[in-house]
Amino acid sequence: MDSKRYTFSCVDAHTCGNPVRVVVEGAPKLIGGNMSSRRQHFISRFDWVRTSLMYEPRGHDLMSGAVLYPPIRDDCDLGLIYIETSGCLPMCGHGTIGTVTVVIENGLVNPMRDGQLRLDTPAGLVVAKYKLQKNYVESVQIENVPSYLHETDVMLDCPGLGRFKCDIAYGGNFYAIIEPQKGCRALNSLNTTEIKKFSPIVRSQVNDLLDVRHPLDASIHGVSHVMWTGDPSQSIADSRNAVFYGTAAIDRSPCGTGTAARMAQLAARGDLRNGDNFVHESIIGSLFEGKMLGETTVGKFPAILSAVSGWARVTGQNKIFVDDRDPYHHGFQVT
Ligand code: PYC
Repeated sequence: MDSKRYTFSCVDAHTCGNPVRVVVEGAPKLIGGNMSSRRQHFISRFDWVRTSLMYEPRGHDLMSGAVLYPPIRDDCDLGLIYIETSGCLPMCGHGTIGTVTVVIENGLVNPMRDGQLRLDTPAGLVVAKYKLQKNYVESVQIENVPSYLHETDVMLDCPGLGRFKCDIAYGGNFYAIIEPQKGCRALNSLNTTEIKKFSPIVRSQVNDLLDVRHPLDASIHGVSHVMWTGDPSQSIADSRNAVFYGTAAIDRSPCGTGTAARMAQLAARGDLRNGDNFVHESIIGSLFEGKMLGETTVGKFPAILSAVSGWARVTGQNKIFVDDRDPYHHGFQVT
């Protein structure tokens, strides 16, 4: 039988330390009337594209990225499908900041409005405003999909941590958010090995207890990411976080959809108000600046509109082959 080789042209970047692989050529053709149903088509037929480009040997535990598509909405400049070691996400904040940087610096999209890209994502419309310095994108602010607090005080019991509670919030993905509390070790007293050990336990306990679903799009369901919060190490930051995803990844950026989810949690309890800024610090000390822009609803839930700003830098171009003569053509993970 003849072997088959697929070629994907990618531009690699990182957003505040976390990788973003942008697939510029080689994307599979998707069907569906909106980006959410195209995401479902991608998941059912083309998950091998994700695993080949994200997993070893072409990627690694942290790898994350986006595939460029024409938009379906006629008010958008670009459509995106987000890929990551953890799955095909409805939305990714650091991935969007990286992708906007890549497409603008490489002239891959002609924006309808200067300084702005309107993005058709599976989670909904995301508006990205970018600042240019000469031919480089200096920073990107994304106005995210509505975010909300889904559940409070979910009680968990984890060997090595004890009994503790977490909240579930949505910012484009669902997050279990664990804050410092009496009787439970939190971010400032956990090392990265412990975060990687405890997070999958937290995630599976939450998903066993609750069937978390987005009220307006049931295809967005399940807690995929676990956020540990704690005191910042820099005086300009309001809080520090470590977001766990996939099987072994801790986000090196402050996590865009996680920052939106955290702002929704704080707003729901009155600790963040319209117009307030919220500076989030990552595990490596990089910063995202969040801002609450307004109030809305998501189904029956009070929700917020928010923006998250950060920067990305391009690291190179990558022509990737997926060749079925290679026994590892669809990638692998070591857990
Ligand atoms: O920035 O939204 C984000 C994100 C999701 C997973 C890793 N980063």
